[in-house]
Amino acid sequence: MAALDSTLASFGESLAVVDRDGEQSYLALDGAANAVAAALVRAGVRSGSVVATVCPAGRWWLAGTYGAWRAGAVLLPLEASHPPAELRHPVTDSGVTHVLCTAESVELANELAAFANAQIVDVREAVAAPNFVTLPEISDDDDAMIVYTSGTTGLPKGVVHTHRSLGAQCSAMVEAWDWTAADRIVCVLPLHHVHGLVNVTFTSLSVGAVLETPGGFDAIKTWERLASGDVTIFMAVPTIYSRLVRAWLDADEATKARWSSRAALLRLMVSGSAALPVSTLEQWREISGHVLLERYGMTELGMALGNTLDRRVPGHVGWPFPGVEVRIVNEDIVDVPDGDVGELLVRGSQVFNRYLNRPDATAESFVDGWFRTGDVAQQTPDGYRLLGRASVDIIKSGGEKVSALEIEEVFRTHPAIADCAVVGLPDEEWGERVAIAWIADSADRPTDAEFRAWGKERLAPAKVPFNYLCISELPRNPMGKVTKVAVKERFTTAD
Ligand code: MCA
Ligand code: AMP
Repeated sequence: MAALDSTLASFGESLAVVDRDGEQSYLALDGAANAVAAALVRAGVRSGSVVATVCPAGRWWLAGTYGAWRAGAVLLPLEASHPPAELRHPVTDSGVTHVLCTAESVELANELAAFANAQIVDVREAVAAPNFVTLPEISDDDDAMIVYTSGTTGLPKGVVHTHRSLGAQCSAMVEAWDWTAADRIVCVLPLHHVHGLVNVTFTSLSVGAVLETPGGFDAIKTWERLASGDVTIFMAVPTIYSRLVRAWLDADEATKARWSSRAALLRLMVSGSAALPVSTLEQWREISGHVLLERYGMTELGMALGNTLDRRVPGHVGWPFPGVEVRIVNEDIVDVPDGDVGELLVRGSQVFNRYLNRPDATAESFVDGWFRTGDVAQQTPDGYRLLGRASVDIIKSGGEKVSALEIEEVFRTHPAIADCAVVGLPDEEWGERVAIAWIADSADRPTDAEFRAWGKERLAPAKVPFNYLCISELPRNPMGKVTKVAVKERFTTAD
């Protein structure tokens, strides 16, 4: 059994997960995982097979995940609310052989299985009728998980993590944030990104803590859990904190007082995945008494930089996590003097193994064993600062990384659009909001709502533009390349 998975049974009867079905102990979760592993082996899973999951958050998702690992498989976590058109690429690119589901996601599972000629396995049925078999030996160097992430070119790339890199990510957070079995966390984040997967789910279960999985984010319900007195740690993206601030401002005085006084009892609140506006940090401090601990991470790395339990500097992302080394370099990959701005490079055992089926992209993203993040950073006496992405074509909306180029490719297939350019506009709630300038192919002028409905059938919600601006031509530089800065300006002047 690999590092991440080996401890479940050792926490015995203590509480592991609280989901919509109630409570489940570590021992029960361990047994369920063995039952799913056996079902997968019987269904033909072999070491290295790719097993996708569209199980709902909670015990079934966990039994499926740990079961897949015990069967020797590589997990592909997918977001069941995304349209099948968005999920087709990860399923076919990774060569999924089996799809884990429950009755509530069986229809989607069948649709995904058809893309790759895969089989579906119902986790609940596997747990209800266990039929144990001998399970394979798993090594820490085996592939454990593939998470798809948008880049500057083409379709999203599969980031492959081994059991070792995931284990190193969890251990670094346990050490940095003093995680123990006495902790309890509520997971409001989706389970197809490292933030919800590793920081919240795998790390809490690696120490024997309690994981609450309400199945998504709802501001009022989240406030009630934060005010419950049970929860000790909370982690979210800036957009979620901004939504919680809004819900608090809308509440009556008695509710405000109750939420604030009880939320102050948590021991740690963390923000990450996108820049935390200092205004949100200040509002949250006034409301909850907590100075949010901001950290910086990436799908390829897990957590690289973070403020610490003892020192939190607004507008800064802190210092390297245990086991992580960083450098800041110029365009020639030469270290810049302290305090100068440059690209952030990262090295350490938590770094991913490779981009799936993309040796070219993997080779390009490493230099002498250092991973090139594409993020622009600066070292200061108060910790590192993140100054944005090197590429304008990477947009962060609500903590989701999206590629302008990928969205353009899809919208160019819209019958009313001859050409288009996608940009990110600064936005208080979303960080950046996706906007598209388009050139009409005919007299047809769809409304924004029609464009959004069309986009949502083809793309994940975060990729569907909010703003649509019809223009006569796209601004280009003398080389003929669309100038994104000028496109952004068109939106400002159009207001
Ligand atoms: C939903 N919508 C969005 C987004 N999410 N639009 C832009 N960007 C988004 N991220 C759309 C919906 O389709 C809807 O469209 C409208 O916005 C309002 O939706 P609403 O129901 O209010 O939103 P929601 O479903 O509550 O989602 C908001 C959210 C979610 C909870 C902030 O986006 C979220 O969970 N974000 C976190 C993502 C995350 O975990 N990222 C970590 C990756 P309409 O009105 O037309 O119906 S980064 C990472 O993992 C690294 C390692 C790191 O550093 O952490
Ligand atoms: P993803 O590839 O979806 O994992 O997103 C990783 C990217 O999110 C990083 O490369 C950064 O650009 C951004 N990011 C994560 N945390 C922070 C943060 N605290 N401040 C600014 N940007 C962040």
